[in-house]
Amino acid sequence: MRFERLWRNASLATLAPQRPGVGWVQPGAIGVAGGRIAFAGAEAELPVGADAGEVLDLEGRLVTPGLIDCHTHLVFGGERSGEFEMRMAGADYQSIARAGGGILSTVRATRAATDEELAASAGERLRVLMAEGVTTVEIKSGYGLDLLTELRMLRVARALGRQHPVEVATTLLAAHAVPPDRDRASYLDLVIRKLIPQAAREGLADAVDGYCEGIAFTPVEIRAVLAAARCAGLPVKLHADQLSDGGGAALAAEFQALSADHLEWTNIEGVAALARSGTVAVLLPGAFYCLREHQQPPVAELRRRGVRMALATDCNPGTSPLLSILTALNLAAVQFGLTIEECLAGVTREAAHALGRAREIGTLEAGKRADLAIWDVERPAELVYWIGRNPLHKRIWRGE
Ligand code: DI6
Ligand code: FE
Repeated sequence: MRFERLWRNASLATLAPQRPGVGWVQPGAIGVAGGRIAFAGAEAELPVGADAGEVLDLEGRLVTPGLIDCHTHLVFGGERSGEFEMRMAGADYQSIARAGGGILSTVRATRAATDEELAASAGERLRVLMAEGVTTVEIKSGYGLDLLTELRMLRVARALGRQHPVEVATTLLAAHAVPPDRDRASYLDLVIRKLIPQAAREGLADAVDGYCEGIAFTPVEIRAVLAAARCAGLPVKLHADQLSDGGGAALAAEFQALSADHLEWTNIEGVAALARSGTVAVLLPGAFYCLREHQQPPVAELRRRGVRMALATDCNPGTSPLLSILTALNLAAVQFGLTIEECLAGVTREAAHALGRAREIGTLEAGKRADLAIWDVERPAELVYWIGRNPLHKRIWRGE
């Protein structure tokens, strides 16, 4: 066996499903060839006579799969610190939104921004995420709310993936809010008849998402959007039950969604539906924290039913201006009671499932893309425990 590069003397958290816990292997080795993992396992099991172009001694450092941020809104114009100030002074998120602030203020700023400006600000945010070991990031549209700007956001997101050593998954979130300049019915018509088919035809979106919420779209409206996505051959995701129980989880499950995200208000029937459809529950502790929510997602029930749980930053200018996936791990442990293993799996293996890419990424197993994060820590728990420390030693994308 010939490796282009071989890392030895590593502590591996492989997250491989056939290994228990975090898939711990120590001392471990990883060999890569052609941008893929050719070997990931115990040093003692390295094939006899294997040789490598380059051998690196990791001196016991922890290696995890490259981290996957499976829910972000990285592309947007402007920022919303003014709204944050208002909320800290007592205003609530939903009344700001109803008064034309919130998402709509970002829509105005996004429409006014050039492609170059959008790419520059999102690129800066992307590089911050990458500096903490992120090798795959999902990016949603949803701040254009017209044909031109929604497609523009997706193109900018795609271009970011070409310009950086990172994998970008794009999601069309045109059903994010009713635009200021159209009525609900005509906007939904545009989304269903034009936007979704065109985004699919041009290969701009890997999935379709919707905001099923009192301040956004009703389950009936979202059902039509998800049906249009299905017609266009695109998988779906859903912002579900964040601020109220709107039956979002069950709706996502009905469409075999890749993921249902937020889920603070999801009831036990909703969890059962997710379990039946194999939909991943994506928990977003940054939004929970910033909105000072009290309603906890039904973690115990998700666990009991064996629903996969992923975690993400939900980086967006309103409810989660969070650019640290490691902080999201800490928030999920402290606020939601996730275990260290669940936290790590949530930004690797389970996040890969939430993007429909589990065959390619998310674990350290032979055959998968060689996306790795090498850390200056001894124990996986340290990745969750610190707040504001970035112990990344090296980020490897496609073996480099
Ligand atoms: N994700 C979203 O899309 C909304 N909330 C969330 O957690 C709205 C984000 C925003 O206010 O811009
Ligand atoms: Fe979101």
